[in-house]
Amino acid sequence: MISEKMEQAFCDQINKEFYSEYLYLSMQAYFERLNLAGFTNWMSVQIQEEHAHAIGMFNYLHERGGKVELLAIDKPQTDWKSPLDVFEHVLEHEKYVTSRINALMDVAESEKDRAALSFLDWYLKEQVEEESNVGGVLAKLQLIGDDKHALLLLDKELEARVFNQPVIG
Ligand code: OFO
Repeated sequence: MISEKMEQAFCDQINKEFYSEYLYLSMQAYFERLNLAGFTNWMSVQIQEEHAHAIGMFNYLHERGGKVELLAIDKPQTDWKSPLDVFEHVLEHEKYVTSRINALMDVAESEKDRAALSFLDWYLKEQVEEESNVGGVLAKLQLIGDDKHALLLLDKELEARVFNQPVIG
């Protein structure tokens, strides 16, 4: 049985993962408006990943005999100045999520919940990957600057991203 403190911390993180999904859906809508199909695709894959992260914790909490309480999801930002502005926001958000996973692991440590720590290890590795992927796109956007032709080439490249259902835990 999972402790109440751990249960609450998981519910809070489930909410953060759903918020990430919501934020990236809003970013997808922004890219749809710009007719950038590759960036739109990149976001749609990201949305599926965030959904999988939330459901992974949702399932885990049930597996541990916990109660899932779904919290209200905040309204995400709607507009950005440019694709570069979007990806700066994504990186900042992912760093924040990494800090929340670390905080969740701190709770697991204080609760002496080794099972939760081992489960959360996957999320920590995933955050390293997420920050690196986002950082890669951001670096290209910084190089591109105001070059519209280069932006369209990057858009084409991002069309190739596909979603692979992760095996969590
Ligand atoms: Fe769930 O990793 Fe991004 O936020």
